[in-house]
Parts: sequence; C-alpha cells; structure tokens
Amino acid sequence: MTPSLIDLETQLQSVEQLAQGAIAVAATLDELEQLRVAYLGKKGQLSQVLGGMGKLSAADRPRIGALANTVKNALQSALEHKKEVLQKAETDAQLAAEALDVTMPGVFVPQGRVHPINSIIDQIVDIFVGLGYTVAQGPEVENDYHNFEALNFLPDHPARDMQDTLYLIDGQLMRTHTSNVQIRYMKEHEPPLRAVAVGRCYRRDTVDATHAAVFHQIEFFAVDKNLTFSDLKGTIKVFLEALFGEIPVRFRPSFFPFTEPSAEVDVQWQGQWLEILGCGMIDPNVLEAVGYDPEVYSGFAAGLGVERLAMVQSKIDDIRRLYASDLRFLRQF
Ligand code: 2U9
Repeated sequence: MTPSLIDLETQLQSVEQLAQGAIAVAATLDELEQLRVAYLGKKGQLSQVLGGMGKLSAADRPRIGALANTVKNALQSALEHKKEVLQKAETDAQLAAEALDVTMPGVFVPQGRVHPINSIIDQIVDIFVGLGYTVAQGPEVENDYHNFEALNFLPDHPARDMQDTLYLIDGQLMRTHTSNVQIRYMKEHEPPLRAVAVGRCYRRDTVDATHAAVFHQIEFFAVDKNLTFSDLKGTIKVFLEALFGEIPVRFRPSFFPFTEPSAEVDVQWQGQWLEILGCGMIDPNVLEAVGYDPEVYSGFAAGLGVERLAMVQSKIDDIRRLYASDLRFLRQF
C-alpha cells in the first residue's frame, strides 16, 4: 500500500465523518443544501479528494473509486433522509401555526333587509312593469317651468308659495312632486306611452307625525289616442288588487291643476276608508305644453305618496319612524 492510498482513504473517511456530523445537526433545508454543495458539489470536498486519485497506481484506483462511491452514496442517502425529516418538521410547524379552531364561534354578521319604503316602491314598480310601463327618471333639482308652469299651475297658485316649496338661491327649486319627470318624458317621446316615475320629493313643511320635508312619490301615466277615464279606473283597480288583493275601492271627485277631471281614490282597509292616491285625465293645457294635440291625444295620470301608503299598509303611527334608522322598528318588516 502506498502512503497516498492510505492518505486518500483517511481523507475520504474523515470527509464522511465530518459530513455526517454536519448533516445530523443541520436545522434547516437551506443549511442542508449548503452542505450538499460543500461535500458533494462539483467543487465539493469529495471531488477535491478524488482529484488526488491521479497520483495513485492503476491497481489502487478501483479501491479508492469504490470507497468514494460508498461515501458518496452514504452522504446522499443521509442528505435525503435529513431532508425528509426537515421537510416534515417544516410542514408540522406550518400546520401548527395555521391551526383553525373549528369549535370557535363565528363572527356575527347582521343580515340586512330592504327598507319598508324601498320594499313598497319595488312592489309597485313591479306591478307597472308587468303592465308594460317604462320606469322614467328626472332631476330632483328642477326649474319652475318643469315643476309648475308646464303642469298648469297658474302664476298665483298657492302651491308656488315660498311656504311650500324649497327654493335654491339660483332660482331653481327642489321638486315638490315627480310630475316634472312626466313633462320631460313627454317632451322627449311621442305617444303612445306609458311610464312610471319614482323618487324623492321636497316640501317646505314643518316635520310632524304626518309630514316630512323629504318624501317619496310614485306617479304613473299613459298617453294615447282614445284613452278615457274608464281606462284610468281599470288600471287603478288592477293596480290596487295586485297590491292589496280584492278590496272595496271608491273614487271621489277632486281637483288638481294638472288633471281634469280629477279624483281621489280610497280603499276600504280594516273597516276604514283610507285615501290612497290622486288621479285624473291629464289637463289639455299640460298636453299642449309638451307639444301634443289634445284633440288627438288624451292621457291619464295618478300619484301616490309612498310614506303614506307604508303607514296605512303597516299601521305606522309616525312618518318619522321611517327615517329614524331604529333597528328595533325596522326589524319588524
Ligand atoms: C303630469 C300630469 C298629471 C299626477 C297626479 C295626483 C293626482 C296626486 C298626490 C298623491 C299624494 C301627491 O304624494 S302626494 O301628496 N298626487 O294626487 N298626482 S294626479 O298627475 C300628473 C302628473 C304628471 C304631466
């Protein structure tokens, strides 16, 4: 045996010992990879030792070669084994950190509901959409023409009074009804037409149990040739039946600047006659204002206050409850 053979053998054995020791104490996968490179990599310690093989006699080379292979295999399997151990430890640690307590109570998420005002609006709009009506919209900030003049309000009509209308400093006003929508809709469309207008309206009222400065209206109207008061009555009957079921309905003569003739409609509800809506045939002056010939076309219209209807339907004693956002009240609906 040549000294260099013994040297290489000793070196290989000590490389293996050192490597095994380092692998045994490696604490992370990164560290393990560094060890793999340091011992088994191209420029690793094993390669360096084997670099000395050139000096060996041809007879000794196979022995060292075989030993080097054994060392290499032993280190590879030690690395592989340790890698599995570390990977499992890492997964275990991750699972422990992310553990869910499935018995913990959940976070309470309160369920929302549709506000009674929106619920009634939805019901009514659905009924009219079912009858072939279009939903029309218009501005809440309006001018005198669309809110009053085109609707046949004479210049000295009391509803134009500062008492009732909220005026803006630029001469515009907050619409007092949704009728401005119909005026705008008729100016943009030709008959025949059927539409329903929904939205907020504003009045300069002192707030009390039955008055709010902001309230909601729904108005529906139709214009065509040969429309009569019978068409209006039939439409209202179908509408009220869809909303309340079969109940007694009565029409009382009334007056509005924008309809002629006009009527108010009551329903008998829990032993009482309750006023539900106003209606009438659109005044010829209004048809003329939007450019329709009243000799050719006629139309009907009706309007109702949504808050009032909600109060009747759900026996609510004070309009302010609808806007107080008191959950104890709202949860009843
Ligand atoms: C046009 C022509 C006619 C809509 C109508 C009423 C009668 C009515 C009130 C009900 C309660 C308003 O909210 S309330 O105070 N409305 O009584 N509304 S006829 O007539 C129109 C609308 C637009 C162009």
